[in-house]
Parts: sequence; C-alpha cells; structure tokens
Amino acid sequence: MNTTLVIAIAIALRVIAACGDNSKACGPGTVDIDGTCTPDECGPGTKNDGTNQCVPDGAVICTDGTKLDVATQTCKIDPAVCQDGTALVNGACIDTGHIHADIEEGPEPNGLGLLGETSASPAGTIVLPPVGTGFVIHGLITPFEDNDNDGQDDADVDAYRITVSGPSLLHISADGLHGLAAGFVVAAEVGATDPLARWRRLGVNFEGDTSQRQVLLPRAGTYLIGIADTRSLLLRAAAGNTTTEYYVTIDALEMPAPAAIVLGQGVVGSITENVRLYAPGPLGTGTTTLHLDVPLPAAQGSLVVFDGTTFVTFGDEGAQPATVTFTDPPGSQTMIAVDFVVDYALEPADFTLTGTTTP
Ligand SMILES: [Ca+2]
Ligand SMILES: [Ca+2]
Repeated sequence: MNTTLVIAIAIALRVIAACGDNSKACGPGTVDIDGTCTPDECGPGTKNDGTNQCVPDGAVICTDGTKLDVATQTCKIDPAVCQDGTALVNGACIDTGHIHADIEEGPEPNGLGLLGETSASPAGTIVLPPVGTGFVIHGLITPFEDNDNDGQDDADVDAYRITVSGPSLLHISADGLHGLAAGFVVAAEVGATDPLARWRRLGVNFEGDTSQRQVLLPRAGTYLIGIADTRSLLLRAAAGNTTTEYYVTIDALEMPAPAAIVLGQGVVGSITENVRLYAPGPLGTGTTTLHLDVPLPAAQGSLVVFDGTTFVTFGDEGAQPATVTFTDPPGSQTMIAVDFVVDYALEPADFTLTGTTTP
C-alpha cells in the first residue's frame, strides 16, 4: 500500500529514536544526561531515557502470567494477568481451547504497508460490534520475509481494516501467547495530504505480554489496526516464531460526556488508558490555542479538538508540547480530547493542558 504509513510510524516514535542516538554517542553502559556521559544505573530490561527515568528497553519480556517486577527487574507471576494456557478475551482470562474468534488472520503478507510489510489484502475486516459485545481476532506473529535484504526476517505485522461512520471510541486489548509481547498501532487509511495522515495510536507493553487502551477514532472513515510485537512497534525489531499467537478484542464504547472545565484555569492529570474529554464552554468567536505538555519522554501526548461530534484538528507532542489552534465559530460546542500517541513509562505520566483565546 502507500509508504506514508511506514514513514509516519517512525515520526511518531521520536522518543525511542532519541534514546538510541544518546546511547550510541555515549557508548555501552552510559547515557547522555545534559551533554555528559553518565553511568546508566538502570538494570536489565530497562534503560535511562535521558532524564534519569528508567524505561523498558525490550531486553526482558515477561509473558504468560508474569509481569516485570521493576525493583528486581525479573519476571514475577502476577495473578492480575492471564496465566499460561489462557488468554485475555472480552475482558476475562479464557482457556485457549474454548475461545471462539470472530475472525482468524488471513494469509501473509497482510500488513498493508505498516512496518514496511506491503500487501494487497488485509489480515481481515473488523465489523464494529454493538456496544457491550467484543469482536475477537486470532492470529500469529511469525517473521516470514526479508524485504530489506539484510539477511534477517523482518517484523511481522497483521493489518485489520475497520470502518466507522463518525467519531468512535474503542477499547482494544491484545494478549500475546508463548513469548509474544502483543501490541498494536492504529492509523487512518488515508492519502498523504489528509489531515489524519500522521495520526497514530499505539498500544504497547514492555512489562507484560498484553497491551490495552482506549482509541478515539476522530472521524468517519476507514482505519487500520496493525497487530505486532511491542518490540517491533517501538524498536523495529522482529520478534516471534511459529508458535507466537495473539488474541485481540475490540469493543465499541459509548462516548462519555465531557467534563466541564474553565480553560483559563488549565487542567492537570495523569495519562491512563482512557481518553479524557473536556468541554470548555463557549469560547467566543476568535481563535483558541491549546497546549498539552506530558514531560515524561516515554509518553507522547496528543490533543484532538471536536465541534460537537465534528472533528476539527489534532496535534501531537514533539520536542515541544502538543499545540493546536482553531477558530471558534458562533455556536460552536468545543470538545477537547486529552489523548496520547504512546505511553510505555513505568510510572504515571502527568499532563498539563492550558489554553488561551483571542477575541
Ligand atoms: Ca501474521
Ligand atoms: Ca503479517
């Protein structure tokens, strides 16, 4: 398909790219802190993100009933995650012998351009379920081709199409089995000049093998949900073998009522797997500028603005806070979504939303 999708994922991952550059410049075991190569005191499975926060590096993956224990940096059994022989489906741990998937992955290649896996067909088409009914997908992540001719198989990604008739709030969970750290990327299937060409949402997890989060699709259209290993999505590394499977559940959610805010007072909170919606009330007839700042480098915030249920604009954090500017036509009913592109921080990622209006 088009190469725009491939390029834009790399752009969304500026956080990881920056860490890689730092560690390369300073050599193994050290990290660039304010221009000085400093011993990296983050243990196995984590690395210094350049601001003295330890973030997972993908070297330790905890699967099938275990989770990374940050204090000891080992995998420990966690009763809160699905144990070996079961998978997370529709919010519960189900014996894998008793799971009925709505669709099975179609033949490879099926990446539709995501992560460089080009194909004519998707892995399948998702039928958006009624609220309260999960749609379940089963497939395998098994590297199978060497498109870049480096002598190693490329990362496998499986792209599923979903079409929605308006802004839609989904919950997506992806559970990996037998060593797969399942994750996903959601992209709009649009041309390079479309406002949503660079819109991305990633569900990733370095601490366990299951990723889940809400995803707010900003407007009517067709989107791709690409399933892959977290290490492929964030580090571009191939992962998996002939036994690494995933179960994905997609739920449609009711859009919650936005919380009333006074824009001039700002809003603070923490990024969670849930999108936050705010209604600032009438903003006059001039222009409004919003900033969203999420200081932790391992989390990348994103602002989405609606007028009622109509998508207006979005902006992601880069080196600077996410910034959007829009006009306020008379009668507009502005709704602000505090969302995130990706969050793999080990601690809560705090955010600050501020805004100014001009007459
Ligand atoms: Ca596959
Ligand atoms: Ca694939």
